[in-house]
Amino acid sequence: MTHEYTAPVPDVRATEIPEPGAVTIVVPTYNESANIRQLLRQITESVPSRLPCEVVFVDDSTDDTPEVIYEAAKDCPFPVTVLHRDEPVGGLGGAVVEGMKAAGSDWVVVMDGDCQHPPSLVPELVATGERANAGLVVASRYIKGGSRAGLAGSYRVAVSRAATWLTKSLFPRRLHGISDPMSGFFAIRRSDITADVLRPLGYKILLELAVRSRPRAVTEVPFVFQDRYAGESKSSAQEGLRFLRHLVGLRTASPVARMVGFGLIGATGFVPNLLGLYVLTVLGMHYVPAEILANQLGVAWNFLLIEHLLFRDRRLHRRWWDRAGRFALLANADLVLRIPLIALFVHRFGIGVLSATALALVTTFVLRFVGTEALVYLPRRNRSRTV
Ligand SMILES: Nc1nc2c(ncn2[C@@H]2O[C@H](COP(=O)(O)OP(=O)(O)OP(=O)(O)O)[C@@H](O)[C@H]2O)c(=O)[nH]1
Ligand SMILES: [Mg+2]
Repeated sequence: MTHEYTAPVPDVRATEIPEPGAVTIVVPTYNESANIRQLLRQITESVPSRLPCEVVFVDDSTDDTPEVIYEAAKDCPFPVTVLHRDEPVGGLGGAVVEGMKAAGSDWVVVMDGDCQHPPSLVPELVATGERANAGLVVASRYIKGGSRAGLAGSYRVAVSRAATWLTKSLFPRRLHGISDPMSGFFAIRRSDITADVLRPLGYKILLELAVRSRPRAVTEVPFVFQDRYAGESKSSAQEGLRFLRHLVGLRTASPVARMVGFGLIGATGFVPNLLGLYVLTVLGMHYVPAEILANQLGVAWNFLLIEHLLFRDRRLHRRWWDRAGRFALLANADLVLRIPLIALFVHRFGIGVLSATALALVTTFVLRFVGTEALVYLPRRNRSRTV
């Protein structure tokens, strides 16, 4: 459930962009009470005189942040809305999507609530978008004039750099022209937001937007990432893991990419399989039962990875033991099927043994992938638009 509050609206005059309510500033907040007054003061000083604005806070706080916002909003010359969520669906990303849906202006600017993103840049982001006729303007720490001064410690800098490099390498085309896909500070035209295809996971909403609903033209403006004004960071190792899952989800959104992911995960299954075989035979087991048992280790390994990386959001249709059973059945059927298939290729179609084996491997692999999709993780009907 969300509660909504809108502060009284004094008259605001525009200078750069004529129509009223030209920008909605969406600020996700989680326990940021110590930063709210400063943030609203900075917005008041730098934005409304140049650009009419409204501010929408999407709040998942467990402290008194909403009350602090209501109080501070009384001094603001623009409308301030708080959407407080009792259930923080989708975390930070979900909050931003909710804020974008509630926005009423032509431009939506997303920024953090801890003053790390300078509000003085908001008019420039919008003006740049208008000038370049762009759909998305990213405030970047990684172009000339920008810096990540406020990123606490060399560890955070290294992690951020590695994450940016990995992300750019995985989506070279989609992220072309975006030097800072991990930025949480950007302006997007409301007409370019396709909120219904977004399935954000954790922090990286810009990445989600750029990959799933890439706006027409993208441009960037440099900015200096400031120090947090007050309060605590919410980033954590768990957030890092969520980011990796988000990357895998985005990269495997198409069936072909998912099949490649399925194959790569399958290949890693050799490790537990061979290790198991080694241990069992060293313990004195005959190699045939050892093969069968060790193979089940590989199957279990693959099942775990596939569940958590590839089909994470498609697990609701069956209980876990049902999915595990079906998956194991398909994996073992693959083994049983391969030999007769090779025999068929060799004797019936006169194919050489090596080619027949390769063909059988590919055939059973494709069958197993299709079978896993259809029989274990039958897609929900409303997903068809995004895959
Ligand atoms: N609504 C909502 N906001 C969140 C949530 N998690 C974080 N935020 C907000 O998202 C913004 C960014 O979070 P931060 O903790 O500052 O993350 P960060 O900037 O990567 O970390 P620091 O550099 O240490 O500040 C802040 O305004 C947070 O209050 C959440 O689950 N829900
Ligand atoms: Mg921050």
